[in-house]
Amino acid sequence: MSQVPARQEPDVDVAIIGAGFAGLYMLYRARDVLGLRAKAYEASDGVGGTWHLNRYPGARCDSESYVYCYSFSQELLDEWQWSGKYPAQPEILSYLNHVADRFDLRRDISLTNRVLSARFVDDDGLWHLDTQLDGEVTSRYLVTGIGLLASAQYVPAIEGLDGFAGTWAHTGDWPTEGIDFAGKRVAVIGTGSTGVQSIPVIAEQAAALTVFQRTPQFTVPAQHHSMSADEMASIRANYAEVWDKAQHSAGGFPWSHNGRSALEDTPEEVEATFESLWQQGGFRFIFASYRDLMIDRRANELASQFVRRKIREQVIDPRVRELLTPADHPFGAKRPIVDTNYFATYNRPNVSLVDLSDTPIKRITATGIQTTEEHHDLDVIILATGFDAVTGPFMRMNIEGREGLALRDKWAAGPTSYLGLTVSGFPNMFMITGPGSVFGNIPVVVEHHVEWIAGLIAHMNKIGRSFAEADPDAESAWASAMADVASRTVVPLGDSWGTGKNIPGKPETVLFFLGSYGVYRARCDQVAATDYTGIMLT
Ligand code: NA7
Repeated sequence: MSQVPARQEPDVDVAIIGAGFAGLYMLYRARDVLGLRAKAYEASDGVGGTWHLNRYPGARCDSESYVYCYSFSQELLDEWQWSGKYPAQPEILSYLNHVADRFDLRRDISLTNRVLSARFVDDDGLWHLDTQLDGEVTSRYLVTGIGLLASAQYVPAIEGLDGFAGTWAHTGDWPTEGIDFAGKRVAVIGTGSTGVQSIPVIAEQAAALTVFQRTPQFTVPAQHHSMSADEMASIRANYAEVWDKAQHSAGGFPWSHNGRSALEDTPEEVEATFESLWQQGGFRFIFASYRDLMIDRRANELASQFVRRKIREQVIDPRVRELLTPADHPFGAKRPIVDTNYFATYNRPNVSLVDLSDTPIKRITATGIQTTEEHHDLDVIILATGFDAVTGPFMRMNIEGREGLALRDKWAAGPTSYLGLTVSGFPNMFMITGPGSVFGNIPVVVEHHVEWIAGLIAHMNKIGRSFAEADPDAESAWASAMADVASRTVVPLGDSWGTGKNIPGKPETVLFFLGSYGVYRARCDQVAATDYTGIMLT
């Protein structure tokens, strides 16, 4: 940058977009730890982000509750009691509302105040936000806490949807009054995590449920159970160790791989290892398992075969069983799903399955769904069709950096960033869980990002620098490192939101660093410890 603009007093020091896990903690950190004037702008009418919006039946987190929370406050850890292994949406929303109250955050959160655009103005060196309620607001720093998914629901362009005479909804934009399924003929389109969570619950309420599946999915069982006060107390007693392990782990969970290749063990040992992890449930099957399941195709095939067999064992009808068994992608190539009672649901007499790969949807009519084979009469259609992930929430706002550079244009062929935290051409814009950051247990990643960003701001104030921005060379090197790591995993072999392949026309790129959370974290911390190498401080 050639010129240093005159310093002007902005409306706030830090403007934060979003009041979910990321925005709430950023607000606390900026305001109560750094002593800055900070304000969070939230489009919804409540705090909670993803957990405010995703109110569909069966919505539950598939990170375990005791690590799906903040670690920064010992008092908060001491006082919060989770009711079960996996927290359901209402419980997480209560938790985040409790956090907002406990740390007196609400006075600096502006609800139903969508940020429509954010523009960096070279002349005054400030971000100018166009907000729905307050008009123009200026800030020195802009921090995005807009989540990976929730604000960018994907509604496929299926002909006739608007003419459907019954009720339809996307799971990520659920009506506040709920949907009464009793006595209704219901369709669910989509069998990602959301479909897999909602299908068993809707099946219990509806007269008839028809699932429209395009691609069968691998799942691992949740093995959910309730959590007693004693169990929570023993977790609390070990929290220091839990967080330490999570921070050095592959996925932000307090587990590590068993250190072995699946190819080194005998078939009996492999079977026993997988079975034990299966019984424990959830993401342990990946993160507390063999070290090479996601990187060696032969090791992966052992896991894929095991899970396929487990699926087949749960489904009675042979035709449905085969339709539900994934064959076109390896385990883990799509984002793994944690399920409760999903496959057994297809044994119910009121549930049927339509294979869209054989009989695609032609159109939605006033009374149902017309496939190439038949018409399905329906009262309710649920779209569990996912999200324009990671970049979608950014693309829905107009963000402009230096000299009018539009983020949309910069990312037209796919996003670039340095560590997923900063973007060259966008001074003082910091992203929490932005494109190019790491895939892992979100609250752990969020806390690290917030603390890293707060550390950078504190460093800038200490050494008297006004602007921080990714060095373009560092950004390119990070893109190469990400591509290199991704090419050594099975992830590019599946069409999923993590690669942009779920959205027609979206550039195909791996949106995360897939190395390991611990490696990523160490890299970010090393950057901070070496005066923010790769960040231009001016
Ligand atoms: P996902 O995982 O992206 O799943 C979306 C599902 O919708 C998936 O089964 C898709 O099939 C299906 N889909 C998408 N478009 C269509 C059309 N046009 N026709 C039929 N079926 C379609 O989204 P989720 O909401 O389930 O989960 C997202 C994340 O939220 C999840 O990973 C967790 O992190 C939380 P496909 O497999 O592409 O053939």
